[in-house]
Amino acid sequence: MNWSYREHNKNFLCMIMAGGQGSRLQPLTRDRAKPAVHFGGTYRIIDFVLNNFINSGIFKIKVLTQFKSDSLNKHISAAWNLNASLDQYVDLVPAQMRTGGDWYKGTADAIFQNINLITDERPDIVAIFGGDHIYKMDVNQMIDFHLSRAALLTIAAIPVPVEEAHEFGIIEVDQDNRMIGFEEKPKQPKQMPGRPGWCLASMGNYIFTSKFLVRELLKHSSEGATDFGKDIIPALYPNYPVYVYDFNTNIVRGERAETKGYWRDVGTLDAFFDANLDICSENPPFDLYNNYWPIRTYNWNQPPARFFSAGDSDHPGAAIDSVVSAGCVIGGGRVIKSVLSPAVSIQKDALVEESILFPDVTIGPGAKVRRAIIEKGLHIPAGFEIGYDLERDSKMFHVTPSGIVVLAKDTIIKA
Ligand code: ADQ
Ligand code: ADP
Repeated sequence: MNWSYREHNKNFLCMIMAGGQGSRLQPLTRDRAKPAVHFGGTYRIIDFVLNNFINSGIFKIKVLTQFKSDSLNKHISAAWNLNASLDQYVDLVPAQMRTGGDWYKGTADAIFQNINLITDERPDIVAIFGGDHIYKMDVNQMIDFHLSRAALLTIAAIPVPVEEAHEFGIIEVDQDNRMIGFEEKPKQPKQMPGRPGWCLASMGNYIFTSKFLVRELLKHSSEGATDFGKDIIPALYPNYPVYVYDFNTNIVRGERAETKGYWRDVGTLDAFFDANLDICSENPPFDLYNNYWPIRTYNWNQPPARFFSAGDSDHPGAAIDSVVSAGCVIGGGRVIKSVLSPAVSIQKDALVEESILFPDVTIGPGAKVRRAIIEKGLHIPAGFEIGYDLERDSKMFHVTPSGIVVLAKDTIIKA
């Protein structure tokens, strides 16, 4: 593996914010933090940002957890054991209440409460990134930009449609990409000059010059600041060189041109569903198969996926335009445009279309599932239909405004 090329020679510490509640992803976040939600068959959402750092040759990573962290802890411990004797680590940092009796009150407070991690490590640069987005980024290119502008803070940004802009921090920049305006989740977002219908959104990824971060966090936290978006960024950009890194200029080695600029905030069930299906297309806009940018995760240690005809060679088990993980058994059923996590079983004459199945799901003989997300370990009984009668489904399951049926953990369907 060749790590991405680094022009600078700086020490880093990377802090990943993985403690958000992810309430809009309910019921998938009922028992686990959003970064721990299963994605793309074998992965968890947090794997993508971790791979961004590892593939950029940055190995000192702290993952700050808070809400419902057990599943995330298990995943990080099982999948992300780096080499501690080479000073390479992915460390879990739970809320420790070092600064008082409170849990993290927000993203900036989470860093403030762990400021000793920074002062102990004494890095030149601290990267603070969100733990819940699907994208690839060569972080070195953002750091090079930060250093080239002599910035004290650099924020990664991407254009988003104006209809979605109220969910993000919206940025204004000058000719040199210096920040000249910022509003967190504005009701009336400012559009990009020369690009009507689009706003420049913060991706929630920050590169700080370390000493500046420590000094400003101490100062603003003592004045009650708790969030980067709400409190810290608005206080910093008018007074200090805060720059904005254009994510669309980031080039990941070995990527097809069509995948450039892919970034998804899978904050809602619909966005989560769409991003999963993105990996099923013939030329996926998000490519898991670039050998120059391996996406590592937990090794499930399952046998290969298996397809067979269940005694009816006219209706063999098949999957089309789909992602099928290890341990899946497709015995005479059909799978179309779907994502199957490890150890899913599709039984005779079952039909699964445009659906995301979490690990260990069983679809019984003749059952039909359309436009659904099915939680880990659920069993859909023989002949049962999901996604065909949304009025009925909405009485039993969660149905999103766009008609995706979501089956929560422990749902029991009586045949
Ligand atoms: P949001 O994602 O709405 O906006 P927030 O809920 O603060 O902001 O979450 C940011 C990240 O921090 C997430 O990865 C979340 O899991 C994590 N997080 C939240 N609270 C935490 C806590 N108490 N402890 C640890 N981790 C926590 C932010 C920015 C916007 C930007 C969007 C991009 O504020 O300006 O546009 O991210 O998605
Ligand atoms: P996953 O690995 O799919 O994220 P887990 O099965 O590890 O999910 O569950 C996530 C968390 O929820 C774990 O802490 C687990 O102990 C807890 N959990 C799972 N099922 C239940 C349940 N029925 N009631 C309460 N907690 C549960």
